[in-house]
Order: sequence, then C-alpha cells, then structure tokens
Amino acid sequence: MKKSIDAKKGKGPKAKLSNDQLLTLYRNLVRADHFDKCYVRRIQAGQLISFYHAGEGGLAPGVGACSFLRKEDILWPHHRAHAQGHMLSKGIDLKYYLAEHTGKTTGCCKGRSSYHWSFPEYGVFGTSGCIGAGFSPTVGWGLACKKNGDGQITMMCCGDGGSNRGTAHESFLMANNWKLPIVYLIENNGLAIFSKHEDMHPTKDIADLAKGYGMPAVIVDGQDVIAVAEATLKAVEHARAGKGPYLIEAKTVRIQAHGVGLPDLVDYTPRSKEEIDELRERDAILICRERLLTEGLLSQELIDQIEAEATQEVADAERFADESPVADQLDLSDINKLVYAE
Ligand SMILES: Cc1ncc(C[n+]2csc(CCOP(=O)(O)OP(=O)(O)O)c2C)c(N)n1
Repeated sequence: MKKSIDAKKGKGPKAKLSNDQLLTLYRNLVRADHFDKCYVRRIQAGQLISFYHAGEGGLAPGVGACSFLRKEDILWPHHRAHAQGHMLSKGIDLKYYLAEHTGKTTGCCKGRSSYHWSFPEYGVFGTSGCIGAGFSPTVGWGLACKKNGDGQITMMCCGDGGSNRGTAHESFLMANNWKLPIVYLIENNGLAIFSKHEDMHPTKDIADLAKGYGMPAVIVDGQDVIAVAEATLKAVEHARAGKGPYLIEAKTVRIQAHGVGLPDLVDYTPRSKEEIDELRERDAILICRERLLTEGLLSQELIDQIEAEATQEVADAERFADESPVADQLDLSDINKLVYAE
C-alpha cells in the first residue's frame, strides 16, 4: 500500500477524540468487517439478490467518516461494501438492510429496491448503480440543510472512479458559490474496476481539484480509521459553522476483485498475490487495534467481546432476513407508495 498513503499524510486538521469515540470506531470497523464477510459468503451461496462489491481493505473511510454524524445529517453512501460501514456507523440496524438485499418484505424498502435502497429516517434518500450520481442531488440537499439553519450537513461519498463525473465539478462549484454545508468524501483505492488511478487522473491527488473551487481539502490515510474520523470532525465542524464545503480524500485499498465473481484484473493483467499481500499489511482493524492497545483502551478480553458481539449481530440479522416473508416483485399495486413520500 506504500504507493497510496504517502501524500501529505498527517498535514490535515486534527480533532481530539474521546476514549469512547475511539472505541466506537474500533467496534464499528469490526462490525463492518463481519457484515462484509457475511455479504461475500451469501452472494457466493446465492442467498443475496443482485451483486456485491466486497469491501475488504476499504472499510475504514466510511466508518471513520460516518461514526459521529447526526442521525438527521444527509448521506449519499459509496457503493463499496454496499456502504455497510457507512450505514451501521450512522446508526442503521443492518438487519433491515440484509433483509432488503435478500428480497424480503421486512427490508428497508420492502425488499423491492435491490441496489436502489433508501433509509429516509436516517438521512439516506436514495442510492444508485450509477457511480457518483450523488453529486447533483447533494447540492440540493446541501441547500436544504443550509435553509434549515440548524447545523445539519450533507455528506457525499464516492470512489476515485466516481469522482471522474462531470457533475462533480458542477457540484463543487455550486457548493462553494453558495457556501453549502457539504462534506465530500473521496475514497480513493487507486482503482476503478480494471483501471488505475494514474491512467484516468492527471494528478496523483484528487484533493488537488478542490483548490480550483476555493474549497478546503485534506488527504488522510484511509487505513487509519482514527485519522479519517479526526479529519471528518474538523470538516463537519467547518460545514456546520456555515463556512461552506470541505473535501476529504482518504487513500485506501481494495483487496478483492471489483465485484464478487469478477476476475481481479488491472490493465487486463491479474493482480499478483504479492501485490495483494502488500495491501493486506496495512489492515485497518489491526492498525486501530494496535493503537488502542498501546493507549490501554483495549484488552484481549474486550477484543474478544467485540468480536463475539459482531458475530452475534450478523447471525441475528441473517436469521431476521431468512425468516422474513419473500417480497412479491411482480406486485405493483403499492409501487407509488414505495417511490413517493406521502
Ligand atoms: C456513471 C457510471 N459509469 C460507469 C459505471 C460502471 N462502474 C461501476 S463501479 C465503477 C468503478 C468505480 O470505481 P470507484 O468509484 O473508484 O470505486 P471502487 O469500486 O474502486 O470502490 C464503474 C466504472 C457506473 N456504474 N456508472
């Protein structure tokens, strides 16, 4: 991972986190990892509808950025790991999510959304298979947050590939002109399906784009969940204070192929085991665990307890999803209710 974390590391803003917050980050990271593995296992077993983009290696940016958002803050999540780290960190009970992706009536969208889920009560008003599609609605949501005037913010997450959208530039421009409370989180794992970052971007750092729009930006080590959270708290504070948008680029990695079942190619060449092993050296859970052990916040007993709780949470979610009734995909009688607010 050496190549993708060196840039301007450590130069970003810092905010002090409490011991409780540090433990929350570790706990959420472990939970996200367990749910990610559950989704990989289930899609391979044919127990999940649609497709799955495994999150291994890249879960820390979503967890670090979303763990301390308010429930009413608006979130456009990233597609990697189906944003499970973002969702659970924001307080969403993932059993409703798993039920959704299992096509069950108890799912967050009554089992009918596949990839296009929403959780309006948690500020997630929609998602899309069209990467970076959140850039335009984000401006509208940001404007609504500003008009609400109570410090609510919008967070827009996407990968380096998603940031290639032309709408990203329009979004940055409007957000800055109108000083909208938006935090852009670019989760840069250096790859977009089979293409390398350097083949698609003129500069090494996507954060450089922010300069052109007069927007503050920071680059953080996306394998360090604490660094991501500290940077996000500063960015969110900036946005809540009415100072306008902020861009965070978290340099992260993708360990698995783009989607479960796809060949793991870059430039038509399979990635080597050595390359993958090198990426694994900077495992976000291990980095966080070591830091919290050093600071005396974690013990082996607590590590085991957090693991056991995450295992139980996933098992409970799977039981809930499996025991729920199957949604009738052909029943269109309530389709308007599912699409429009009353
Ligand atoms: C507008 C659009 N273009 C292309 C695609 C096909 N596509 C799906 S995921 C993806 C790459 C995404 O890369 P990135 O945003 O870096 O996220 P990552 O998958 O690496 O986490 C592409 C090109 C799409 N879904 N939407």
